[in-house]
Amino acid sequence: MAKEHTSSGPHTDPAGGWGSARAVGSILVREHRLMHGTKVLMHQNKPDGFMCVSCSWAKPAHPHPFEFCENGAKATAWDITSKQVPASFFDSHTCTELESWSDHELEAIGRLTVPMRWNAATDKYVEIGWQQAFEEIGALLRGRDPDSAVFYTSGRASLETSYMYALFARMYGTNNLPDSSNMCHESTSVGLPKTIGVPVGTVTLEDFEHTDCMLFFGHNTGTNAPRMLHPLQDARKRGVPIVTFNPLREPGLVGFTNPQSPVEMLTGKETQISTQYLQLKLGGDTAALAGLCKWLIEADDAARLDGTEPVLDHAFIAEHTHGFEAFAQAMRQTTWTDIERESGLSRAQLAEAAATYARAKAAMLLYGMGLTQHRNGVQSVQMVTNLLLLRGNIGKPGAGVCPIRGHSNVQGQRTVGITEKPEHVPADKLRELYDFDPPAKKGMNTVEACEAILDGRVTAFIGLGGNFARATPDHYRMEPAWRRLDLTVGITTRLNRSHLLHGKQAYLLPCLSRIEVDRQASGEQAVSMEDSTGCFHGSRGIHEPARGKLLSEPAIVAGIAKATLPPNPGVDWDRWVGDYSLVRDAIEATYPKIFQDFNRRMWNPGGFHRPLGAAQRKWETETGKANFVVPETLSADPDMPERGGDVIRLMTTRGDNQFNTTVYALDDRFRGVHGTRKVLMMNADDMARLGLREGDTVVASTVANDGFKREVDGLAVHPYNIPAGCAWSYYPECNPLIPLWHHARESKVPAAKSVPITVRKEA
Ligand SMILES: Nc1nc2c(c(=O)[nH]1)N[C@H]1C(S)=C(S)[C@@H](COP(=O)(O)OP(=O)(O)OC[C@H]3O[C@@H](n4cnc5c(=O)[nH]c(N)nc54)[C@H](O)[C@@H]3O)O[C@H]1N2
Ligand SMILES: Nc1nc2c(c(=O)[nH]1)N[C@H]1C(S)=C(S)[C@@H](COP(=O)(O)OP(=O)(O)OC[C@H]3O[C@@H](n4cnc5c(=O)[nH]c(N)nc54)[C@H](O)[C@@H]3O)O[C@H]1N2
Ligand SMILES: [Mo]
Repeated sequence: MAKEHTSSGPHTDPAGGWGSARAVGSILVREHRLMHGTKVLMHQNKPDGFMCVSCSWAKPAHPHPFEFCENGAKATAWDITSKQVPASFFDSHTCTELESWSDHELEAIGRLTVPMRWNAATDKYVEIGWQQAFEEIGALLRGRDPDSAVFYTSGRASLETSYMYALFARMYGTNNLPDSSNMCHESTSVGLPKTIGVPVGTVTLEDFEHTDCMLFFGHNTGTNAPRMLHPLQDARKRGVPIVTFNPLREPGLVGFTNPQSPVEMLTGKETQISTQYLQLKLGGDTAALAGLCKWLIEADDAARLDGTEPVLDHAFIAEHTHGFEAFAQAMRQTTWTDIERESGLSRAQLAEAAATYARAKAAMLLYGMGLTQHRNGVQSVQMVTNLLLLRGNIGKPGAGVCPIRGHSNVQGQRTVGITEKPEHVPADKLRELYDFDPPAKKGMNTVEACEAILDGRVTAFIGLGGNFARATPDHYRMEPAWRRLDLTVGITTRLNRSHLLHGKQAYLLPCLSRIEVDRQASGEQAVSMEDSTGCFHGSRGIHEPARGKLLSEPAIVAGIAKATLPPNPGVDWDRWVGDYSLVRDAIEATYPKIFQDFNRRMWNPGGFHRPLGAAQRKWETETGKANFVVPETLSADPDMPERGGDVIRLMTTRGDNQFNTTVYALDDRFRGVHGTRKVLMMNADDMARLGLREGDTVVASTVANDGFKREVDGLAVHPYNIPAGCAWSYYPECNPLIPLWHHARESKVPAAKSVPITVRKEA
């Protein structure tokens, strides 16, 4: 392995540009797919092609000739790689040995190609027939308390697979259907229904053409939704101001050179993205948003006295909202001293941002994990809608709330039944269609599933994609508990750490990627997904499948379901697998308002939108109006023990060369980190105060009075442009530091962006 080194000098290149073009080429070469891969990429995010497996950004009706980004190309190359793993690979590797491999090394062996079962005597995965695997898994599930099993879904699985999987779990008898959104935008799904009556964002791609102001909170767009830089660049060319709130100066939000524009590439001309960049403290968002609201409300008070034009949209507030007076009063009483202390921003900075927002006729607020993965994540999401409501910025062109979702179908899975909350399931419809009583008991979300694995209530875990054991908090505490499970099943494309932390009986079931051609009884199949803007699209695989014995995800789900459940004349699993359009008919029958004429409309260029009351100013809330919510506190983490001045707040975040726990390479080009991910980036003053020098190796320890020791060692410390008292490092390497109970209070999203740690030099 190359000598590990890191440099963290300031980044000078814009996002995109030649660096991006070079990176696309090099990953195709590494996966041995240069010529063919280039052809495949031409079909990415095209109306008749496949939906990118990377982020969930919207797919336009009129795509660019190359409708993919650097990171989408990496994700494609990772799936269509020529590196394919024969069963014999495992002859020479025990699970115990593989545990010492890095996340990157495990996945880099390539695509899994045969179903396997773990052999306890040899500690190796060994090939098994599909039918035998299904029957054994079915036998292990049958006769067990359904609530002792967990059916996890990572956000990549299609609407068709997700619908079948959720139906299977409910027919089996449980709502234990946690998914990756429990670690991600659940703060949105919990926060928005109370304020605006919908669980998802209201902004569509067209809104970007009509907006005249954008406020960005806690999203690293250049890395995590790079195609979104195109509408941002277009908006900037129209003179639209973009105000960014982020503790780090993320290059993608500073400037962008479009790698698909020859002129920009040749001239090196970059577009400035953010017109004001506010480096707030980690978790300072509620306070910053309170500052903006306070400024607007007080400017409006002053305007009333002076008889000048109002700053707030009083007609909208009167007709459409509830709770304004109490909210306005709370903001008037909140002091600038508190706002400045908690946000780390000055009153003048916030006033400038508020004035920009106040000048806009139509403004949108966009946000990512920097907002949701906090103890007060739900509250910050609701502060976003408070700010929008003050000026009627919901339900008109160019305005609205835009939570930028993670996985490519994470939003859609919730729409078709992947949820632990029975109140979100159309039980009557399921009863009518399939003649069974769906379970009424609330199931477990991600954190609750981890708690139940720890205390032995859960004994079987099925993972439809994902890397649950690595993506969740408290890694080291959880590790021994995984081994006590009776059964673990991984439906997967590649090997990852969750497959090594397995139960007493363990199965690995390799599936097709959706980039691959999926041939079933009625011919080649298509699948569908919902993007970040609530739009549904068809997706057709175009690449010849990896060699071996892979099955499609619907076929695997059906295989396990058939082996587990008694026959039900209402569900013909085999017919569904033979023709996915029948699954879409079933989805339409279950959710007729959303999926009307599904099989046809999924091929509309640009997809079709789900109906959203809030976008029409119809408020499906308890009050029948959009609700203002008074924040309980401005503090990022009111319950966390502080320990004098030496406690640092740590965010764990993604780098440029990863998709969640999938690490493509060890470089984070944009942030100037090379050859390693074991770094801790700190404010220079904090380093000086703690007696640390650049390059020192340190141990980070979590500050929590719960009797558990949580440490990650071997981190090289570097000075970085980040507010005092804050630090950052990589996810998933630092997941062992996050206590399981350290999650957003109402949504239980692990608070991965504010872990209180102390740092000491390694002896
Ligand atoms: N290439 C690629 N694309 C991806 C992914 C990937 O791993 N790789 N992952 C996908 C998934 S599942 C998701 S959820 C999304 C994640 O996309 P993001 O939401 O961008 O998630 P992170 O990479 O964790 O970055 C969080 C951003 O918030 C900032 N931040 C951290 N704490 C705070 C805070 O307290 N306040 C504010 N205002 N900002 C803060 C960080 O500096 C960083 O810029 O991306 C999706 N797309
Ligand atoms: N500390 C910290 N922890 C975090 C986060 C953070 O920011 N900080 N972010 C959280 C977020 S936002 C999320 S979404 C979760 C992510 O949690 P997960 O969704 O569970 O994890 P991923 O890393 O996306 O899963 C990658 C694995 O999915 C499998 N896979 C890939 N493609 C396919 C496919 O087509 N089909 C199937 N069946 N399997 C496939 C591969 O085996 C791959 O190893 O992590 C969360 N954890
Ligand atoms: Mo996510």
